[in-house]
Amino acid sequence: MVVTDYDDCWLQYDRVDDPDRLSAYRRRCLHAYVSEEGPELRAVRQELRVGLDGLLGREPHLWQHPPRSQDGFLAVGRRDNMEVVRHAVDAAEVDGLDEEGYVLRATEWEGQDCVVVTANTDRGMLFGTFHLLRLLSLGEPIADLDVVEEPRAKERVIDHWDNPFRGSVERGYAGQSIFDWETLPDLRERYWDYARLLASTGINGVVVNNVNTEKPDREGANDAIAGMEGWQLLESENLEKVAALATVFRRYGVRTFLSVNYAAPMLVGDLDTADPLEDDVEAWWKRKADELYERIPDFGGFLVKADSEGQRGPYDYDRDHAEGANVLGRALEPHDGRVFWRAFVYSEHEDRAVQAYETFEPLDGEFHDNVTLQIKNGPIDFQPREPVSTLFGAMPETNVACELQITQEYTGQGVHACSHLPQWEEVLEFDTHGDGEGTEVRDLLVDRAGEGFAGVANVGEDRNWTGHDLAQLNLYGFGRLAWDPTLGSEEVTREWAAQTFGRNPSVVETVTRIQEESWPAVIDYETGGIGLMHMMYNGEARLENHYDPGPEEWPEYTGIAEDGIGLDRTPSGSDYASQYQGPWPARYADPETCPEELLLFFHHLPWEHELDDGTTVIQRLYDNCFEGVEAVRALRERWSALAGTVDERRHRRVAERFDEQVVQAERWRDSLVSYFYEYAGVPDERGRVPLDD
Ligand code: GCW
Repeated sequence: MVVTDYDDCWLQYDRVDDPDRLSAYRRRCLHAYVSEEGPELRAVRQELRVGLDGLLGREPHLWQHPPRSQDGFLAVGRRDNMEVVRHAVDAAEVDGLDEEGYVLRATEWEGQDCVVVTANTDRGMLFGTFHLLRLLSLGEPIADLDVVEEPRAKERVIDHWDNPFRGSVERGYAGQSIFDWETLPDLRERYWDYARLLASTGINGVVVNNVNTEKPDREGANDAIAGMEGWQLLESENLEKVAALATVFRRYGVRTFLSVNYAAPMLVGDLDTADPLEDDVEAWWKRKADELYERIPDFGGFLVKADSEGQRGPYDYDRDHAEGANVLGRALEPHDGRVFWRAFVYSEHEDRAVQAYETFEPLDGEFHDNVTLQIKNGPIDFQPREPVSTLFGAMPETNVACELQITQEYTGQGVHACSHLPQWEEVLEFDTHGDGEGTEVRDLLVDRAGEGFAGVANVGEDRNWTGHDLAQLNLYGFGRLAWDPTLGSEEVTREWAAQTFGRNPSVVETVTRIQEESWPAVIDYETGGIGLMHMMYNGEARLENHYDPGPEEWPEYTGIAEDGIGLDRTPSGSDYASQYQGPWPARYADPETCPEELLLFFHHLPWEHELDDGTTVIQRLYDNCFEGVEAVRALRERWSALAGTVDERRHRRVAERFDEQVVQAERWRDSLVSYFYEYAGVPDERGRVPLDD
């Protein structure tokens, strides 16, 4: 086996089989006239070579001037240096685009059928080229092509929780880190492949190291994440390694960011404080920023986890989070850099859901312009399902980004199939009422510089990048939804399936259905489906698990008792519900109007409490746990029926995982229903619980 033979994921570029399509594509794309400009145009040429060769079955001719006497050609360049582009696209159209936008247009020029890709910037042309190749991969007609597009969200960043030097990945289920800090600045082939995958989805930023940048050695810390030394990347001697990676990402339009330790002035520098209001500290960050930009002129900026799970922060100096973040913002500002400051702060409050809002909402308007508050989608922690964080819609004077977890920490890790796209769609469509009715989460993340998305990566050394082949969708889908959060989960899944497994409509349909139905199944067997969460086993290594069932470890997350289950988050309890806006506080606070799927998140209810259809809480929990397992069995069957239509290697790998997922889902079901029964003492109406020994 060739070690460098990594999976192309959705960039398979399978030969177009429909003869009419193929000849229409060949007519316009076998000759490509690509302008000679910055590094991104090199990537464009490279991608056209690979992509068109695969799709058209012939290597394209690349030209530096307009090819003559051909049927037609593809032109990638700017108006000011390509006549065919001026012919096809008005100046005003391009001028109106942002720096990542582009135009794709079919045109007739001097008797030839052409397609042009143009933009204001080389990055725009790169994103446009990937868009065109996607259309060809999907078999879309291009004779009347006319696309004017720009990303809706400006910040589309992938966050690696990779631990430099050790090579491990926190919550990574696809092998070791792809970044080899020992050998950098030497570049691995794989870095280029990765940058290319990211750019093809529209991602434009990458944080290369874990937000946990040091081993926390204070109380509550744990050994499981010992040895993290990510803070060291800021040391001068390591910057050339970061700079080398940045050259790769730059060619693909992706800016490089670092997670930094709040106490860097002490750890990396030799100050005896990191107090953000001290002049020395301010000067230190400025010097460090200047040094960084001298080496990496397009450096993206910093990501910071502060005062959270043992990482240091401004609280160490009695400063608030805005004071904490702004000193970094001021240092990066002259260079157009950005600070992503995480809102994942908890621990003081008995109900951790309450804390982020209490901490950050009062600081609205206090953050520097180039600071973005990075908020996890829900108030707890990437659970299979959570309500949307109350901070969305509550911070109108602050740039916000939504942090999503692409890696499946709580949703079956590298083994279970779980597409997160339907979950993200649910989050993005939630109406926060922040600016009156119709303020969906996605409306809050678009149009403004500094707003957008951060996704925790699921990538590792595994040959297929993501461990589970079906988990490639979560990476692809993150990029696509960040680019345009109005795209639907199903639409993105379908296009992914066609690019990944070929255009056979029945394969696309089956794979799409499997992906779409995978998340509801996981919710059912891992939570019982009516608002419970966090019942995963943790064990000794507190932060290294979350896979097996372990409900007995977490009564505080489920409120389980003999009289019932759930947590009261209404005014009679922690009152988290009141942090919402518009109709939500009242709707969530009343069990009659609270959506059933979140019922036990907001309410502690008797086991025999009746739901809308007359079923009791305990019976619904049993039913859902059993249905979740049946659903996974059905997914396994559907996958198995694809044998012979999907390549054997991937088919077998996924089939093996489905076998294991069924076993694990049964464990989950058995563990949860027994646990519920132990407290409720109510047997299942259908005779399945108590379980036979
Ligand atoms: O979900 C928790 C994870 C930690 C993670 C933390 C965070 C990087 O279990 O592994 O640490 O969230 O988001 O900071």
